[in-house]
Amino acid sequence: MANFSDFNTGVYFNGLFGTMPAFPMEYAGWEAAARAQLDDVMYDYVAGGAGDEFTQDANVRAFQRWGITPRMLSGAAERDLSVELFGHRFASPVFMAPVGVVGVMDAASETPGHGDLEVARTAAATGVPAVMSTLMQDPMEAVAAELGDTPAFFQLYTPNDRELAESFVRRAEAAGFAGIVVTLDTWTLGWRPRDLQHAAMPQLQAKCLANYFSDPVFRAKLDKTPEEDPGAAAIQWALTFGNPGLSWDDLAWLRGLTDLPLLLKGICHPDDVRRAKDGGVDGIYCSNHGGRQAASAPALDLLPDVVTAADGMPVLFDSGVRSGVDVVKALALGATAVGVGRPYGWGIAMGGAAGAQHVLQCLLAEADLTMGLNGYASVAELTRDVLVRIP
Ligand code: FMN
Repeated sequence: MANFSDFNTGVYFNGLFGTMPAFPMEYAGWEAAARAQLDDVMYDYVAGGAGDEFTQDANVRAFQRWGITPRMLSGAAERDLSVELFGHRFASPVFMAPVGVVGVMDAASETPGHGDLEVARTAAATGVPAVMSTLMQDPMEAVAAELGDTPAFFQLYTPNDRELAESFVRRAEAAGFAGIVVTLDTWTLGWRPRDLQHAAMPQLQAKCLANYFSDPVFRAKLDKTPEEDPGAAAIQWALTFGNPGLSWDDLAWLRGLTDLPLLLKGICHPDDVRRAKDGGVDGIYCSNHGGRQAASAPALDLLPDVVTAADGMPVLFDSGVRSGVDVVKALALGATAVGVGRPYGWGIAMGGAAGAQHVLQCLLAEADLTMGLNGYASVAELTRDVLVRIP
C-alpha cells in the first residue's frame, strides 16, 4: 500500500537525478513565495486578520502547546489516513477551507483570474475535498465541472435576500455539490486594519462576485446588467451580502432549503453545537475564520468541548493549521476532518493548481510520517490521550 510519505522519498530520489523541489517545503516558504507574486493589497488581504492579529497568531501558537506521545514497535509501517464523511470515503482527513478571494490569487498561473478553477483541479488531482466559497471569480457551475470525481461542498454566505439564498442552494445542488456549509461568523465584515489602511476590498471592486453576477435572482434586481455596469452590481452585492438579522429562528428555513448535508461554520461553543443539532444539521464546522473576523480565543482550544457536545456528529475544524503535525493534533482533539485556508491559498498564489497540490502533498506526507513514526497506524488511533499538554 502506498503511504502519503512516499512523497518524501520521491523528493530525495529526484535530488539524486538533479531535480530540485519546485516549491518550498514548509509554511513560511509558501507564504514568502506567494508574497513575491502578489501585490501588497492582495497579500495583506490574505495574510492579515482582525484587529492586532492576536487571534490568528494565537491560533497557530495553540498547536505548540500540545505534543504527541510516541509508541514503539506498533507495526505502523502502513498508515490509513482515510475518513468517512457524509457517505463519502476520503483518502485523507484534510480539506481545503473556503477562501473567497482565491479566484484572483492565482497570479503566477498562465491565465490569472481563475483561481477557483485551479482549486477544483487541485481537488480533482489529489482527492482532497474543497469547500468552495460563495465568493468565486468563476461561477459555481464552471468550478464544479473541474472537480473530477472528488466531492466538494458549497459554502453559503446567507444573503439578506432569501430568494437569492434559495437560488444559490438550488444551483449548488444542480451543479453536484455534496453539501452546503453555511458560514455564520461573517454577517458583517470584521475590523481589519491592513485592509482599512489600503481602503480596499476585492468584492467592492467587483471581484469574486461571479455567483451573484450569474444569478437570475440577483440580476433581476439590477437596472443594468453586471457586464454593463459592474460598479453598480458590486454596490448591490454590498447591500445584499450582510445579514445581521440571521438568528437561530432562521435555522429551520435553512434546513428546509436542501436535503444535502448541512453544516454550520463558525460554531465554537457547546451550547451552539446543541442548538445546531436540535435544528437538524448534519455537521459542525468549528472555526474562528482564521482570526479574520472577531478577535477571539484560539479555535483549537475550543475544539474539545465542541466535539464532546457534537456527541458523534462530524466536526470539521480549521484555523491555524500550518503543518502535517498540526493536522494530527487536531484529529487527536476530536476533529473528523481538518481544513487549511491560507496554506493552500499561498500554494495557488505561488503556482496555481501545481502549487496548491504541492502544499497538500507536504501536509499529508508530514501528517503520515508523524503518525507512523509515533506508532499510530490509523486516524481512529488518534485519541485525546495521545496528546500531552506542554506547559
Ligand atoms: N471562510 C468562509 O467561510 N468563506 C469565505 O469566503 C472565506 N474567505 C476567506 C478569505 C481569506 C483570504 C482567508 C485567509 C480566509 C477566508 N475564510 C473564508 C476563512 C477560511 O475558510 C478558514 O476558516 C481560515 O482560513 C482557516 O484559517 P487558516 O487560514 O489559519 O488556515
